[in-house]
Formats: sequence, structure tokens, C-alpha cells
Amino acid sequence: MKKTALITGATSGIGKATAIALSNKGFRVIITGRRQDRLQSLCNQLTDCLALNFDIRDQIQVYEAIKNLPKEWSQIDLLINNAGLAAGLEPLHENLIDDWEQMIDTNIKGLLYITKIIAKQMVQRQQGQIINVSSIAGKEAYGKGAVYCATKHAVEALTKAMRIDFNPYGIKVGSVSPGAVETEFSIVRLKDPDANQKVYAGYQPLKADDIADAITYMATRPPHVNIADILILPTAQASATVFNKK
Ligand code: NDP
Ligand code: 8X3
Repeated sequence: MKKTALITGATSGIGKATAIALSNKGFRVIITGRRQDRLQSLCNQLTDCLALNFDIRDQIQVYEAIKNLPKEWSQIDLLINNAGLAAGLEPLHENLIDDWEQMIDTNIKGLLYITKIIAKQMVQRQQGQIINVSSIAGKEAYGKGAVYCATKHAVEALTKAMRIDFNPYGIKVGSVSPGAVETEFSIVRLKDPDANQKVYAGYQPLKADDIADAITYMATRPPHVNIADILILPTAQASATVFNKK
């Protein structure tokens, strides 16, 4: 029987690439995000796809979307907690408080809301897998990124603690921690549609497909193997802030 994967934040970037990669590997996919037009157009390209349109920051929307899943979609074998963002790139005293709220509400609280509901079902069935999309920002802190780094450090802590909480139930928990990936991430962070031309100039960043590939690897290991974390960087990136730019 085909496994069902739910991928949050699949309207763009890593989430979209992961939905396509898992679908190509034979998973049924539930894709989520706020941009309904993008969800629908992606679902139209995939076999066995269901689109769920909600804002992950809204606890009620998350709960209703999962509770009201059609019966044939209600067993989720694999949860990819990918929806997330950075907002702003300034020293902490210059940050917008709204940016803090958005990052904390999405990257931490949204991840928690959806995980709680889906993990409950996995605990009952005593099987399942959860992969959290963290970041090199979850391993290192850097200037002008304090709150984003804090949210990804939280994702690291949640991943480790969830692995312990769900260990008695045979549920795999792991994370993938990318460095610089060219998606809409920097456009959103810098609030500038031309951001990618500047941010990724002079070196070759990762592509969303590179991360989808790592997630697919994690999702297709045999039952006794749990990949706990993959830190994946562009060759030109040595740490959160050290880049070999030409
Ligand atoms: P994108 O901006 O391309 O994609 C972000 C996705 O998250 C979109 O599908 C967006 O959907 C969704 N999302 C954001 N906010 C919400 C919300 N409130 N409710 C529901 N969905 C939401 O960026 P990436 O693909 O790069 O980012 C994916 C993940 O990867 C993030 O967690 C990011 O922190 C992480 N990451 C990215 C790196 C990079 O360099 N790009 C490196 C390391 C980690 P929509 O707007 O339609 O709701
Ligand atoms: C995204 C990568 O280095 O901009 O998580 O924080 S970084």
C-alpha cells in the first residue's frame, strides 16, 4: 500500500520540490500552504495529491484541516514540517516586532500545532515518521538573524525531544538542516523581489531539489534506520557566514 506524506509549505521552494520528489517515489502527497492557486496547480501535476489550504499559524485552521481530512487521506505516514520563513535581516534592536511574531508563530508554533495532531495518530498506530526542516541557523547563531536563528535552534530542540517522546511508539524523528538554498526564502526575508540576484551572487547555492533529495533519502530508509539529521551545505559555504565567493 502506498504511504501518505503531508508536506507543509509546498507552494514554493523546498516543500514543493519535496512533494514532487516523494510523489515520484510513489508516495501519496498532501500539500499545504496559504496560496491556494499554487497548491491546486501543483496537485494537478501529481498523481494522488490532496491540497489543504490553511495558515499554519492559526491553530483552529490547522486542527479543522486535519480533522476534516477525507477518510482515505486520514492516515498520515510521513509528516514533513517545512513551512517557515525568515523575516528581516537587521540587528535585533532594529527588528520589526511583527517580523519576530511571524517567525515564532510559523517556525515554532505552527510546527507544534500540526505535529501534535498528526503525532497523536502516529502514536495510536505505533508507526510514522516526522522530518523537520531546520537550518544551519539551528546550529549556529549569526548577527542580524537572532530571532530566525532562535526559531531554528528551537526546531533542533523540538526534534531531539520529539525523538525521545515518540521513541516508545516506534516513530522516527529527524531533521534536515540546509545552508543557503535558492528559493523564495531571501525574497521573503528581504521583502525584495530581486533579492536572489544579490544574495546568491558569486557562488552556487543549493537548489530545492538537493534538499528534496535528502528528505527522500530519509523517508525511504528501511524500518530499522532513522536518519537523525542531515546538515547539507553548498560546496562554497563553510559555515553560516563563511562563503567562498568569486
Ligand atoms: P520558500 O519561501 O520558497 O517557501 C516557504 C514555504 O512556507 C511556502 O510554501 C509558504 O507557503 C510556506 N509558509 C510560510 N508561512 C506560512 C504560513 N503562515 N502558513 C502556511 N505556510 C506557510 O522558502 P524555502 O523553501 O527556502 O523554505 C522552506 C523551509 O526551509 C523553511 O522552514 C526555511 O526556514 C527552511 N530553510 C531554508 C533555507 C534556504 O536557504 N532557502 C535554508 C535552511 C532552511 P505560502 O506562502 O503559500 O503559505
Ligand atoms: C536559511 C539559511 O543561512 O540564511 O535557514 O540562515 S540562513
